[in-house]
Amino acid sequence: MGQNVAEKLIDSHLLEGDMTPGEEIGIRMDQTLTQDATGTLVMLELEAMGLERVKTDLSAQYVDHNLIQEDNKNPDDHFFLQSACKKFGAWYSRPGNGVSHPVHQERFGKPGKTLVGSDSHTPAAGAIGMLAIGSGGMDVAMCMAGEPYYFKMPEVWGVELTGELPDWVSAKDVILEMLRRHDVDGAVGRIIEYYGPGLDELETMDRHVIANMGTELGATSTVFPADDEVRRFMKGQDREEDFTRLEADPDATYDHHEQIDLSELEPLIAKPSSPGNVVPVREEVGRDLSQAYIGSSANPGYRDFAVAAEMVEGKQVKTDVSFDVNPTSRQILENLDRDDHLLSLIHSGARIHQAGCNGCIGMGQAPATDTNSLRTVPRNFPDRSGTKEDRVFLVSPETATASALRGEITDPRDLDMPYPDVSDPDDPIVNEQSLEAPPSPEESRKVELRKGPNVSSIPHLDPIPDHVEIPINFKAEDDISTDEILRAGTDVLPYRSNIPEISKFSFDVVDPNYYDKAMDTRDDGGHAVVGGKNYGQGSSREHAALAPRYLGLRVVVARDYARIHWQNLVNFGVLPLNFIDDQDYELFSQGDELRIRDIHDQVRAGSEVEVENATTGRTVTTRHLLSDRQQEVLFKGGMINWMKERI
Ligand code: MIC
Repeated sequence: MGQNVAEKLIDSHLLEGDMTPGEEIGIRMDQTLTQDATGTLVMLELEAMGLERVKTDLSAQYVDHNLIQEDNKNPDDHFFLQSACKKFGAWYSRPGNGVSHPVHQERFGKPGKTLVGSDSHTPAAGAIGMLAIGSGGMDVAMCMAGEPYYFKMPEVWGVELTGELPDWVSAKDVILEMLRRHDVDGAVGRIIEYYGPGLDELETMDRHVIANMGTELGATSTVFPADDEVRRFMKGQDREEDFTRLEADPDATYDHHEQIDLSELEPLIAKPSSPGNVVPVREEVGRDLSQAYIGSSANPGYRDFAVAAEMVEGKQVKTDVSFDVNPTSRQILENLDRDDHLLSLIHSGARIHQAGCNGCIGMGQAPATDTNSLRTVPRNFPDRSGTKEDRVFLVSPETATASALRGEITDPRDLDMPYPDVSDPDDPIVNEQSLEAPPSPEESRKVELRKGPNVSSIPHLDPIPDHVEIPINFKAEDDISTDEILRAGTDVLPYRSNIPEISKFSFDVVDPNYYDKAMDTRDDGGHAVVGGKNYGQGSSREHAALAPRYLGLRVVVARDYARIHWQNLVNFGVLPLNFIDDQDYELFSQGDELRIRDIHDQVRAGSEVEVENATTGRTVTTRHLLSDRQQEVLFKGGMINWMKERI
């Protein structure tokens, strides 16, 4: 029987297990990607493991998150990362080069290859026919050290695209339609694979938009075929030699089917504060707004900015609207300048920022209180922008720009202008000078890590005891995100290389007392957390597991988990349990004592674990989903301890 693209990519890299959905497999990762807000911990993990040099085809470290230099912390981390790249043999992308995902696609991505990245939006590289998966930094460090990447074999969800995109409707509206239909956990346990005649409507960077935000449906990854359009893109990047055609076999099948007739789409908008809260723009028109923001890894392409530039050419955006333009790569900025699009944007009243993630993760550009902010970013979890009770709407560049011109939420189809006919240039300026290649192994051996005062070592973590009787420090609602467990923002993100400091912000969005309560019990057995559905959705930040673990978190019992966060909990020795009976969630309250006996025997004997509420006397049966390998990691106290014994 024929294979689809996802199956071909996995099959060609399979090292352990068999491709049965739900079973754990191990695959070879050809490339790794780290960004600076997760990469500092990765480099500390490599140092802790005693790794001499990365064992991948290519590892690249980007500086795109911690760009605001209000004191020494971020610039110190930039130099730390640069020294680590020299020492471990990775490429270094300096601050200002842009967001990891578009830059990696421009300079390093290759069809048919695999990529794991310490950023949840790594699947964007699926746009060029890669299998690209976001993961916690520990998993990325393991792959940099030559270990297989382990994950549960996903089901493959075939999405057939037909028809043609109407004017004013673009790639963002396609992925917003998927979110409208299936919400933020609709693709958990699946790889989404797009195919069909509608692909001709999508340039490679348009596919990047869709692949990037497959993450917001909980997808393990998203893939597109490597076809003539991908060849065109790579030729434009002076890398046609890296192109390999990769398409599904004619008799390929899928585990799930979806069909989107592009002709039926209209401009869509995700309302606060979930990417799944999607309605047609026409239902929201007329609302005022204080900000229209274009850019981020979720609309990074030249076209995304050029269409905005042509919409505002010779016009002025409303003065009470902050029109924030966030370039996504140095190359794209250079090409927008070459083609006079930058001039149009500047002259219209836009605020041009440096190439990077910036406002997407609350690193600047926070909206004013009680105002609406329309953004082309991938997610709008509560308070993520940096403003308490923010109201961030997710939209296409067309909708954001139309709203900036009118000063209110506007359906771009209502503008009295022709739809700009812009596309990705076949002959872009290519700039690879700003990427620093790794030195020779001989040179690397001479390099010392350059650590500023804010770079702390990885804390030692002891294994979970065989018996716990601990307080439930916090009980989370459904869909709690990593931005609520451990937020980003200008006051927190610079502490990503300093676990003791960053742990002080744990859960502070939803429980300002979490830290103090945790510190009260940290040396007396620790604590537990109870969660709802989709616990830990969103980001790859392993800090959202490590910081609470540092404060004494031992056990999480939830209805179910977001894939990446579940793995991060295991990697740092926290036991993740699932309620079997959904109603059992109601039997545990914040402040109750949670008791589990004979943990090692229970976990090893099967998948069921008895959990008692020592306060009420009720006992429930929960389930763990740990493979034998993951059980060993857990009982060693986490992946670093486990790996140290192997190196
Ligand atoms: C995000 O978009 O939430 C981030 C910031 O890129 C995170 C990584 C991080 O927290 O550093 C992600 O998506 O993985």
